[in-house]
Amino acid sequence: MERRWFPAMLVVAVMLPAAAEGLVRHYKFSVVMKNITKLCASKPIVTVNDKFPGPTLYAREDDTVVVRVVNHVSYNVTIHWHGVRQLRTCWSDGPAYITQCPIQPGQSYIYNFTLTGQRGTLLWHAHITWLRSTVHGAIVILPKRGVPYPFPKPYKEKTIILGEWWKADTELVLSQSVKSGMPPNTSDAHTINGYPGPFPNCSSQGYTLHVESGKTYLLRIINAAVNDELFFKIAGHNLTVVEVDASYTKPFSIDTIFIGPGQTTNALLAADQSRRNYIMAISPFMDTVVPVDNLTATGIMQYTGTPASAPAVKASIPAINATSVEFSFIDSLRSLNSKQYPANVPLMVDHSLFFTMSAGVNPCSTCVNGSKLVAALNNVTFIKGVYTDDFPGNPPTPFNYTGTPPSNIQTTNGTRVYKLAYNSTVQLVLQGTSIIAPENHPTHLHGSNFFAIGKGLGNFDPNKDPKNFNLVDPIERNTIGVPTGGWTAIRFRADNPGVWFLHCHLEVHTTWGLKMAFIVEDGDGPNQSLLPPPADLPKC
Ligand SMILES: [Cu+2]
Repeated sequence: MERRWFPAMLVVAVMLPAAAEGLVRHYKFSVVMKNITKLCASKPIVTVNDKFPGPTLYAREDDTVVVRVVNHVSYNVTIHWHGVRQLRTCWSDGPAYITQCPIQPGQSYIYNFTLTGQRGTLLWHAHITWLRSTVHGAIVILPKRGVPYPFPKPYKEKTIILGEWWKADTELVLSQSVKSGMPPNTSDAHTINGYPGPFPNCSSQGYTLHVESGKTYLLRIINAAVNDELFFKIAGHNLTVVEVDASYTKPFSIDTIFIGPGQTTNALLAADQSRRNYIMAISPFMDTVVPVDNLTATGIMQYTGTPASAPAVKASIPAINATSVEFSFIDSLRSLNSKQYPANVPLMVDHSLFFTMSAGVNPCSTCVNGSKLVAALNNVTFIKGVYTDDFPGNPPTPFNYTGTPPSNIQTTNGTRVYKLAYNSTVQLVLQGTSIIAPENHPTHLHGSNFFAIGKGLGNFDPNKDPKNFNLVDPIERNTIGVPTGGWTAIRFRADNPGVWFLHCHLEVHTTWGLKMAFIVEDGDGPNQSLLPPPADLPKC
């Protein structure tokens, strides 16, 4: 699709953002190295503005956000605004080599996008190699001025960013893994707002959430971990979930939140227990045989008037393989689906797609075993190249996906995308497989939210399972876990022209090629085409 941009069209493009009713908010992100000590060891890390986690980006619905990113480090950098729809502005989306070439050392790029029809918590993170391990932060989108939350106004709001920490340089962890063809080392700790809490052989500080008795707090919880899905809980307190991935939910009360990398959860916390200290804990979820960092990170919820040194009420940590705890959270999620915030689930489907998600092993003459681990959607391992628009809508060879794995587990390499006409509707069944090991894949779609209309264990049954789809109030989000040895069905409307990445948000699987892209074509209407690329779009 070749297109030329004439000066007149550029004028139109410049005029458009001004038509939005919100404010323009300017931010500067300086990407710089910083020495950090954690787990009683120091290392230089890549940060934004010297901060870990990075700065919080605040805006309101309909505001335009302009972020000038200046790269002062020796790595190529991009920033992704995870969950921001980027209507007509895929140039500001950020995944390296999908919508932009990286910002090279010494260079800069201005991300410019409008937060149309979105409010809630999202995150930003680097979207190249494994830099997002330390380059991430919160995006807080408040409702339009004068528009209340659809839940009681909290006394205060607190952002809680969950992360994963390696003592080693994560770029080295990545490059050693790619070179050897073996799995990367698991992390050494999990972190809450950057703090791992008490750690074996290191009396490390934990995060403290100060609360006043009788008040209610809104926690904006973000999983910015690289490879780990997490449970979050606070001893002695239930949480009332009101939003996920910047979409309001029907409120529900639960004692443990399940949150995958790239996901966000807003929950109300009522400080209604006796004035003491309570443990806040994050622990990994892994219900298969894959090795994982199994350390719990803890912080403290401290009531005003309680000494910091007072013993804390302990939290009961879910078992690492507690699938039932995962499901009781996921199965409680429903869209608010109110008059003001309707769930516009596509009821007709133009493209019915079925993607298998699998690991695999491909030959590699320079690797340790002469082979390397890879991953694929419909047996296509996504690699860098010139794209073709022939990504298969179904597995090339159907098999018993969750049964005994096939003996040939080699994948094909490709840079294949799937083309969608403007405003077409998509149903996508993501099917886990048992190849090497069945595994949970938190899968992220750029450029659109989707509705999670169904999930199940085993193989998706196209005759039986659609009868149980929820087309009334399914949860709307941008990242969804595909259960271990099971499937998830999503629907979305392709109303955002551009190139949109779909990938597993476990960085290890993205590295291995568990990714593809949709190309949504321009529509015919006046606001239905991709805006021209900005003049400072980085070159490769
Ligand atoms: Cu995955």
